[in-house]
Amino acid sequence: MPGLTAPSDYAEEPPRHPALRINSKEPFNAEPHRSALVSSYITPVDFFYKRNHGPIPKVDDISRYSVSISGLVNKHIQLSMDDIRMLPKYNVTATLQCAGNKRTAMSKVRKVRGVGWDVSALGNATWGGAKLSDVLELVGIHKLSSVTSLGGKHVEFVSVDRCKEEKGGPYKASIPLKQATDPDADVLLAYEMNGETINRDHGYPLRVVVPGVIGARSVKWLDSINIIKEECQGFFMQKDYKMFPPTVDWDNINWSTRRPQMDFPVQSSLFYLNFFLDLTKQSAICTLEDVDVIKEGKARIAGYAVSGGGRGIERVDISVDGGKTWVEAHRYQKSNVPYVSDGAQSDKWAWVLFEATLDIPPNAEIVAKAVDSAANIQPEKVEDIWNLRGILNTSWHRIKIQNTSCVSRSKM
Ligand SMILES: Nc1nc2c(c(=O)[nH]1)N[C@H]1C(S)=C(S)[C@@H](COP(=O)(O)O)O[C@H]1N2
Ligand SMILES: [Mo]
Repeated sequence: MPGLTAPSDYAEEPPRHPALRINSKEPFNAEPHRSALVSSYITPVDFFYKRNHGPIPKVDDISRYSVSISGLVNKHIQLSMDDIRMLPKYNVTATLQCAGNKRTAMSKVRKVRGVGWDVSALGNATWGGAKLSDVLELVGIHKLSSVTSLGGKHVEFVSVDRCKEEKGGPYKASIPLKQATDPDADVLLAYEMNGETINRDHGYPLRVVVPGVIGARSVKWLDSINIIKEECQGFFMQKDYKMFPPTVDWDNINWSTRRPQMDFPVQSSLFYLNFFLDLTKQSAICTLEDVDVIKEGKARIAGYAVSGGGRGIERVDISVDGGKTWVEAHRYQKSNVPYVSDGAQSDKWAWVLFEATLDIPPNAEIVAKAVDSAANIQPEKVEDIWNLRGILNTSWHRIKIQNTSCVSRSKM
C-alpha cells in the first residue's frame, strides 16, 4: 500500500463542520460565517477556511509515507515522518489567507473568475513542524543560500492531488531558495495545527506553511521537494494568482508579463456589531452583511487586520461616516491564547484582532482601514484594484447601516 494517494473522485472526503459556508462542493471550498471568525485569536480547525482544487488525498499507511528531496543538489534523500519529527520542532503562529479572499466584493464591480469568497477565506493557526531550512541542510544546502552548487535557485513543493487546472496532475508551487533557507522566514513543513495532528483537509500528513505569503504557496499533502533553476512552471504559479492592472482582461492577457504573487498586501475586514440596546440592557449581535439593519446607538465593531512579508499591523482606523472622520481601534488579540512560540518575533506573521465601541449615527457607513509596519495603507476603492482573477481585494471594507431596529440574532 502506498503512503499517500489521491482519490480520483469525491467519495472519500473527510467530515466537515455543518456551519461552514460552502462556496463550492467539489472541490470543497468553504469559509466560516463572519460572526464565527473573530471570536478567537487562534482559529479553531473546524472553522478554518478550506481551499482545495481536487479530492482530498489520503494516507493508507503512514509508515510508508515519505517526502523525497531531489533536483539540483548533490544528495537526494527520502524522509519518513519519523525523520521529520526528529528535527527540532517549531511552533509558528501565522495567518494563512487565500489570495481570493473578498473576491465576491470585487466581482460586484465587474465579473471576475474564481471561487466566490466572502471575507473569511483566512484563518490564524499555530503550526507545528520542522523548519524547511533545517530540512534542506540534510541535503547539504546551508542556511541563507540563494543558489546551490548545481545552480538551484528555487524550491518546488509537489503534492499528489489531482487538479483539473493541472490536467489531472498534482498541485505544486515554489519559493526562492533564499527564503527557504532563511530560518527567520519560518517556512515550515508542518505536521501539527493548533497542537493537534494536522487533519486531511489541511494537508495531513505534512504541508508547507509559508508565512506572510498568499495561501496558494503553502502546498498541502507534500510528496516531493525539488531544487530547481527557474521558478515552478505549474499552472498555479504561471497562469493563476498573478496581479494584473484593471486594464487587462481575458482577451488581452499575457501571463508571462507578471510575476507570481507572493507577499500578501495589508488587509482588514470588519466583523460584528454588538448593540447595547437601551431598553433591555441586553446585547444582541447582528451579523454584519454589507448592508445591515440596526437600531441606532452604541455598537461594538470588531475585525481582523493582517499584512504579508512579516510586516505587522501598526494601527487600524475606523470611521462611522464613510471615511470623513476616523478613530483608532484597539487590539484585543492574545487573551486566552495558548501562544507557544519561540520569541516575540513570531507574531509578525499573525493577524491582529481589533475592536472599538462607537456611537452609530443615523445612516452610518462603517469603514475600516489598516496600516502595516511599513506604513502601507489599504486602497480605498475596489474599482482601482479590480483584476480579472479577482485576487487581493484589500480595499476598504464598508458597511452601510439602515436605521431600524436590530432584527437578526446571529447563529454563532
Ligand atoms: N496540494 C494542494 N495544496 C494547496 C492547495 C491545493 O488545492 N492543493 N490550495 C492552496 C490554496 S489556493 C490555499 S489558499 C491554501 C488553503 O489552505 P487550507 O485549505 O488549509 O486553508 O492551500 C494551498 N495549498
Ligand atoms: Mo488560495
